[in-house]
Amino acid sequence: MLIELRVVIGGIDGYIGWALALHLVSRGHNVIGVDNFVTRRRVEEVGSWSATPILDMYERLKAVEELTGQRIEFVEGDLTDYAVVRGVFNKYKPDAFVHLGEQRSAPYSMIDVHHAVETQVSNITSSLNIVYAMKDVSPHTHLVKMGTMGEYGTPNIDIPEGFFEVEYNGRRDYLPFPRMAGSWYHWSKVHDSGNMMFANKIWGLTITDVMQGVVYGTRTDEIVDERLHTRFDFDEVWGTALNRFCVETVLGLPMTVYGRGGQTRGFISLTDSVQCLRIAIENPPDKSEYRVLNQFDEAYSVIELAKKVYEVAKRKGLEPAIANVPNPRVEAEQHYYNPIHEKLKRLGYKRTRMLEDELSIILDDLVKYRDRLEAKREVIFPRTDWRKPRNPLH
Ligand code: NAD
Ligand code: USQ
Repeated sequence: MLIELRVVIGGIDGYIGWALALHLVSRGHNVIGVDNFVTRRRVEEVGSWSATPILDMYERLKAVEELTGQRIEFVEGDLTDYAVVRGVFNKYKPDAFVHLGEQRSAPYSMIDVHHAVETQVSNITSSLNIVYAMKDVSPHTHLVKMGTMGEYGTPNIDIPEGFFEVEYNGRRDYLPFPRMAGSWYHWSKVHDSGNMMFANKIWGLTITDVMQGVVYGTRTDEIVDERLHTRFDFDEVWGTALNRFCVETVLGLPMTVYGRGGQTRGFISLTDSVQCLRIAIENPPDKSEYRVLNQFDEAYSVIELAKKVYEVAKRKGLEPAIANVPNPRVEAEQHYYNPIHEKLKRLGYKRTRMLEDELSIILDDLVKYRDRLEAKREVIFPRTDWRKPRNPLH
């Protein structure tokens, strides 16, 4: 039988946060969200907007109530402000706090020194505020902290779920797997993971650190009406690979495969991402455990993904094309990639979305918003270059 949990979602206004909120309330959980709408402002800063039109938070909450009869509570506030975070823990004493409220774009963090600093300061601060507030007023809360598969980088050996047995100079130990991130953003998540591990060690907090792959998709089972849409970013700073390829195809632009396209990453649909998070929330680790979950469905190279989009789009009568454009990032373009991802499956996770079906839905959804995409054509081609940060004094 399902036990109703009280769950706070930090970052409820975001791509994953909103979809997760809808999913959790549909399962009978009690959801409270916190957000300061900074992603909306940061996307505007780079001249873009969500492909799917999204309502403001108060209209969103009204729509949920009208369409489903479910209520979500909301607190407008900045997670980098300790008073806000402590206030939320003090008032709600949640069973779980899902921390999705961080700056989540790698290119945004690589724009210039200010964006790098903003990313690391705000991400590390919000996570520290959360563990301090848990220790002070709500030590029973299970923190589900969103990290990223990109923390591990692309080592030439298998990637375990957080820890591995290692033998060195004749001695053995069980240690955190080395992290070799590829942007200031990804490094902020590495620093967070170190801090989460330490907070667990000194205060015995219960923490799940989720190493999630790239998320794709416009829909979940609960997004059944335009008013319930979650955001969907596609510009060069905020859009992620597969989502961008679909937008480019709808606009008749070639898919921008960076460099040779052998970069391989774990991918997961939005529907399965929120399913995994729900499973992690409903199945907390042992009290005072620090648990790491690798969360993705399947690893694909970027070029493989472009070819999948090509096939599905062609069947729909679109005119897809693929271009290998100069890679603005510093990353391996051909490499070994084999991360283990078993723990969520052992907790009951089963993939529900096949890539080709999901691509078909994304393309159909995006065609409806072609005008919104057309209006932002100029922000699609990559400009943010890892090797050439902008001079903030200009
Ligand atoms: P998003 O930017 O759409 O959502 C993040 C939300 O958090 C936004 O609504 C934003 O306004 C809010 N937020 C950010 N900083 C805040 C602060 N200081 N105080 C209050 N609210 C704040 O991003 P997303 O794609 O939904 O990602 C959510 C999390 O998942 C992030 O931590 C991201 O790093 C991680 N992640 C995302 C992906 C992906 O492909 N989208 C993959 C792996 C991990
Ligand atoms: N890429 C292209 N063409 C594009 C966009 C990206 O070839 O138009 C390539 C990139 O060079 C990279 C790969 O696709 O090799 C993934 O890039 P991405 O922009 O889709 O994803 P990334 O920058 O890694 O960040 C996204 C989310 C981030 C999350 C991460 C999961 O924005 O929040 O943490 O995916 S992971 O990649 O597993 O670390």
